[in-house]
Amino acid sequence: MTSPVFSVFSVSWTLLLPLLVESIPIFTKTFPLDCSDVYSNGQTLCGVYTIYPTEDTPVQVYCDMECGEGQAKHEKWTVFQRRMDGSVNFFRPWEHYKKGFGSLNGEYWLGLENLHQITRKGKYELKVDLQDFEGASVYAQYTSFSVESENNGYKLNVNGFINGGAGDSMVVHNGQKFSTFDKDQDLDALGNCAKRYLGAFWYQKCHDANPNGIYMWGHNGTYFATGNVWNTWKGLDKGLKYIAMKIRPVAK
Ligand SMILES: [Ca+2]
Repeated sequence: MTSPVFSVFSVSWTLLLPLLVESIPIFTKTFPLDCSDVYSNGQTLCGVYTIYPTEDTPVQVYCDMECGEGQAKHEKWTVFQRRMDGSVNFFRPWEHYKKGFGSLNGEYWLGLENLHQITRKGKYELKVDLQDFEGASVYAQYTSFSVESENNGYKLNVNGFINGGAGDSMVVHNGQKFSTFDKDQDLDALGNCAKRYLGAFWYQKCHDANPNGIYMWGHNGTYFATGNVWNTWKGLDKGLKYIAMKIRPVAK
């Protein structure tokens, strides 16, 4: 049983705390968890910022927010994967995908542990932006996205598809663990999807999307499904010019 004194104390704090937060304009989150927090702290422009997936791990990330004229406002996306020019090698071992790599203003991967630490703290949505070499742009959006712990193989949960023209190439990856060429957690009992398709992803057996595959500068019929492809838009042998995968909280 809760004592009456404790109840009164709890109620008063419950009422008081939101008022304090609202009434002090300089209140900011010392440790922004993601780009949505960065935005709330008053930094609203696109660019590289520091976030804290845990309070003792500052991590640099590219925030896709207000990028200039004609751009949508209040986007607040935390970019965790981006391909744009083939300048970074994405065929990397487990430790690299766990911790993250690349160039924050260019191509990079934020890291599975960071993704887990961020998405375990709230409900997140996913958006995937895609462009081909002919200038077309589409997207795929998912109302629910999370990555489980390393002990659970950084298993992917992605649901609630919204079609922005790209089609749903993630559905076969829902519920899968992450695999690299040196850590096979895919459902292909006989082979290693990461080795066969030269990427690293939540492979099933094996994929409909290979965003971390080889950057191919467009069509290449020689190397089937090894490129940075999105099957439901351009098929498995056409590498895309631009891919960005990004998340933001649904509600806080
Ligand atoms: Ca396998």
